[in-house]
Amino acid sequence: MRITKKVFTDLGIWMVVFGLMIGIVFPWFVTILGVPSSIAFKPGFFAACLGAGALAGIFNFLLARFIVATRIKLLSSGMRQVEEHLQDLNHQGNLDNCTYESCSLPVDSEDELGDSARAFNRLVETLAYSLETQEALQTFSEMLASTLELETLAEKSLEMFLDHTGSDGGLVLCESAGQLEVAASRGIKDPEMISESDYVKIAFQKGEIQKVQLPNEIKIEGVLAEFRPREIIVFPAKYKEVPLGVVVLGKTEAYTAGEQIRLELFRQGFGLALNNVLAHDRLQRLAALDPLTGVYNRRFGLRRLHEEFERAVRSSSHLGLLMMDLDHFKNVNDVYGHQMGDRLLKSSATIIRSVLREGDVLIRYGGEEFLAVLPAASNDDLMLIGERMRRGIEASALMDGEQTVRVTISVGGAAYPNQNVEKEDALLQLADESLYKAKQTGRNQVIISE
Ligand code: GH3
Ligand code: MG
Ligand code: MG
Repeated sequence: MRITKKVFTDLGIWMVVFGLMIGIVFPWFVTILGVPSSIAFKPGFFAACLGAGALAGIFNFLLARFIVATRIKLLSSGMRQVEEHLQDLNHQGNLDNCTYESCSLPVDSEDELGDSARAFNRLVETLAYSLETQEALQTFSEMLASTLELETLAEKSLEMFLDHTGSDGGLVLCESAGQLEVAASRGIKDPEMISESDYVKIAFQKGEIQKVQLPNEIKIEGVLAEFRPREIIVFPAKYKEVPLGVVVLGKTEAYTAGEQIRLELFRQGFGLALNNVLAHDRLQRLAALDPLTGVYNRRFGLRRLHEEFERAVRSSSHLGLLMMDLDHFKNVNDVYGHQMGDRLLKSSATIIRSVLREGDVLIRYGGEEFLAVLPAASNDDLMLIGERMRRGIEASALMDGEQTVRVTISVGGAAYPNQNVEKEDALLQLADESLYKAKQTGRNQVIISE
């Protein structure tokens, strides 16, 4: 049946016709009750019955119109208010303020009008949810497009996954050198253990979404106690069918259909962003690292030296430089060949790096020369660390068939502000001079500028 604008006209016509029909049958009715037909069928009485029937019809119509129309008006004005409020919130981009009170109609009637209000409320709820999804997806896409660092991307994405699916905890795992490593984790006990679980492996290797009820392996850290999630969703992050990572989310209730649709929308963008970040990272590495030894190349290394020097000056802290050069390396190449020379260079870089702390910068400064930048290192520290390097390399050896190949290094160092220099170039110059001295006075030794 269609709702037409003639509802009340139809109602009016039906009521007047019904009144007239009552008026027509009334004289017969009163004869049954014993009124003589001479009176009942008198034209005057008959006309009065018709008139009364018509009036009753009109009165009924007015009454019905008054009662029903006011309620319908109330309903429609309520709907209009909710609609305007929803529009405002959508423009402000703040659908969180769409509370039950402000975005729904109060329902106190149990009849068809109540059903209409309830249906309207459900419609608004669905609409608000999809507007919210759209808004979340937009924020998510903006974040993905502006993030180029893996850790930040994983942290922020996890936050969005959790917020928009009502999850109580979760983690993001990313593939690195054949292993799944935890890139971000929130509210999950022992996240490292989870990367070993079967469902994570299946999600990653087969690229399938897994839903697990009451998993044994996962515990969510609540405010007061740990608890097992009721359901977890494990899904792969892929780009062009290449798996790049896995996301695990857990919740104390089962995920709704709406939340799963949201996750699916987020998942696609996340795969693309993860691929961008990893590609960017690879490019950065390629541009910054020396391919043979894996340490910083000279161009990027000197940029880091500049930054560290400025920082040391600003914070009045020490900055030490160590310059290393392999002794008689030309001979090694001549005797054992260039390939053996390369292997020795590589292993020397590894030994030197093992002596350095996190935050120190190792640079391949020239062919077989290295430069280490050591924030907070004074002359004494340089001597200690330089000696460790020298001894480490002296003690190591590589095999060339039956033959043992060894090499030694000479080390020169200088530290700021032990040396009161204004530019990092001057400090470099001093370290270079110390290295030269170490070479001149016997090699396989450490000399620090006093
Ligand atoms: P010293 O420093 O003790 O004075 O003697 P040296 O023989 O090491 O001196 P020099 O600086 O003259 O020679 C450096 C040699 O290092 C020359 C070159 O054959 C070798 N070299 C430089 N870069 C590489 C490299 O990438 N691979 C190999 N195998 N050798 C390299
Ligand atoms: Mg040399
Ligand atoms: Mg040299």
